[in-house]
Amino acid sequence: MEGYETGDPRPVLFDIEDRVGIITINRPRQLNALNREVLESLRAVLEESRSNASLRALIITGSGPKAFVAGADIGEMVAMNGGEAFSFSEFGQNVFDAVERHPKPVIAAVNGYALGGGCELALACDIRIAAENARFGQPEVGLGIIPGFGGTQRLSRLVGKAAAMDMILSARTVGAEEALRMGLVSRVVPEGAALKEALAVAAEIGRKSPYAVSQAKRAVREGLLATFDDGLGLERELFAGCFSHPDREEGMTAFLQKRKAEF
Ligand code: CO8
Repeated sequence: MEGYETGDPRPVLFDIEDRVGIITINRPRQLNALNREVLESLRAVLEESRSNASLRALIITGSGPKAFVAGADIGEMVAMNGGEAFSFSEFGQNVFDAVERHPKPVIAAVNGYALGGGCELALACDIRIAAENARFGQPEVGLGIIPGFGGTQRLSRLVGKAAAMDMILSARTVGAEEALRMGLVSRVVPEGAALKEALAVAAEIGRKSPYAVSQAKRAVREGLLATFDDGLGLERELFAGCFSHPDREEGMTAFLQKRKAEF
């Protein structure tokens, strides 16, 4: 499936397979570079999928064999003035926030280059799976700009200040194995297998309580933005909230009855 160019003219494709929404950034000839049209379409797909109760998880991937997303579209940015750059950055940040705050888990299946805005898109996802040919980087300083879609904030929170500074200030790219060592991705699979692995992870998540999964995502995400004590407070609240949801009764009863829970 991966590496397949559809010839479809839409900049973002949305397919549903076994209760998993697959979002494909689809500008393979430009290595899926993010222009305003792509970001608008991505925002629309994220919005549409929020209220689709049958979906258990989302996957974001790139079309073609070479790239997840090779960054924001440099051709579109070249003529921008400061005001336009501010609003483009704000717009992209909002779209990536919608990825991070999405009630369903979002998995990045990274096939090839994830550079600049592409790395930032992957960073906004909950789980990152890299193919062996994946390359991550924030090359912005080489273009005379800085990461503008959340990279300075998310990369440092994810891999720590030292590793983030190393990547952002030098603009060097890291391969899949190094990304795994630094905690930038959680799995590396053979070239061409990232989407398949993401589908397997999504299927695993899909067998669990959707309510509990969404609350666990919320607890981790919001807890990281809070103090440790406030994070524990949030955890207690969301933990207790599960006891008012039918999934908790089904999950525990199924365990005691030695059968698989049906959520
Ligand atoms: N923008 C526009 N076009 C791109 C981009 C991009 N980011 N990346 C690749 N392309 C295009 C190329 O121009 C080329 O088009 P054409 O065939 O018409 O010449 C086509 O895709 C194929 O690319 P290459 O021929 O360069 O392919 P290579 O295999 O030789 O190289 C690379 C692949 C190494 C990925 C190379 O394309 C590259 O370096 N791309 C740019 C990577 C980059 O610098 N990305 C960061 C962009 S800046 C950014 O993302 C900032 C985000 C925050 C924005 C805030 C808003 C203000």
